[in-house]
Amino acid sequence: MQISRSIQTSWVLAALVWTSVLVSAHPSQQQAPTVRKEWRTLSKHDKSSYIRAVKCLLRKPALTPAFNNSGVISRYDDLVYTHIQQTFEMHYTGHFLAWHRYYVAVYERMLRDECGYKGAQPYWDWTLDTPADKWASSPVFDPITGFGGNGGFVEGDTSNPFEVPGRTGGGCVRDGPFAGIPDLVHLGPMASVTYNPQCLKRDFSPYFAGRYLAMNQTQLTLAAPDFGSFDRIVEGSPSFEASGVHGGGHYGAGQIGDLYVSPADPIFYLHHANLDRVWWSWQKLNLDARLTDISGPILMMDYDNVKGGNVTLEFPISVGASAANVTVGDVMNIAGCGKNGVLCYEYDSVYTLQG
Ligand SMILES: [Cu+2]
Repeated sequence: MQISRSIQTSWVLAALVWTSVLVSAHPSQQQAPTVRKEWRTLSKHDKSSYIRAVKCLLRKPALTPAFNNSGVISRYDDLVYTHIQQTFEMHYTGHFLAWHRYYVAVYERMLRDECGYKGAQPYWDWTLDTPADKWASSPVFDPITGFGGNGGFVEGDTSNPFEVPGRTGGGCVRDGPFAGIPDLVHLGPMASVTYNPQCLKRDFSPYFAGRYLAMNQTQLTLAAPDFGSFDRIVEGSPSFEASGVHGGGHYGAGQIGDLYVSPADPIFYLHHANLDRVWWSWQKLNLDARLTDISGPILMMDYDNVKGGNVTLEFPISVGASAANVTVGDVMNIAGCGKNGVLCYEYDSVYTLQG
């Protein structure tokens, strides 16, 4: 497994003491919740404003303190770096969804406060881009009004167990706003944080997307009776044969299939906004109870609590230099708006449980 093969790296990562520079207050200082919408429903103007703001973060200098051969060049990299640093601390854990909820909210605030973006973080409802034969023509991948499409095909190795089934790309993206930039990505692959200029790569697997992102999988996820089982269905297991909606988006699209450096592709944030929307949809099915329902291991894959306990509402979340630390309890309510937590946004629509 990719996970166990890299588990030694995790202890190195865990040993790195992450000193967080608290630069600003919580991402919630608006009066009324902002409303997140699906990418394809944004006007042409709003789409280009969003992409312009992403490019602005790619140009702004990083806040993370410099280190030898640092690949943390831009404000955008600050968050990629944080994700790499904490990869083995917040995937396959009880705080996976809470951590990524806060992470996306901090990104959204950076776009707004530091790059003049006026809208909310858009989400990507990938159920609309299934079955598999619709995947590559998703409006999210549009070369003019989206993030560009697949990378060129690079021969793989089908005997490699880490090769994503049904992959069709693997090279640099060939069109769209992030194509033709040889040093768009500065970090990775995997846990490397030294300066390594690369193009943005994608490796679509329409098969994988169709298998794990269709509405039947979302319905299966929403039907979970409690948070612990809900989270495990979302995350799936680290096997291509037992993925969930989380892996479906990552491996369906490619570059974001690298567990560590996946936020290097700006579509990561649209994918995770929709995962957050799946969680919020599930919470709304029984909001009173589910605003406080949290469980799952503190330590990666420790579902039987052999090495540690379960996450609680007091569990801390850090996203490094980009924002103040919060707790899981602070982010349980997306529309807390300072009264019930630090977040202040809504979704224009949620998934409902059918039949
Ligand atoms: Cu992640």
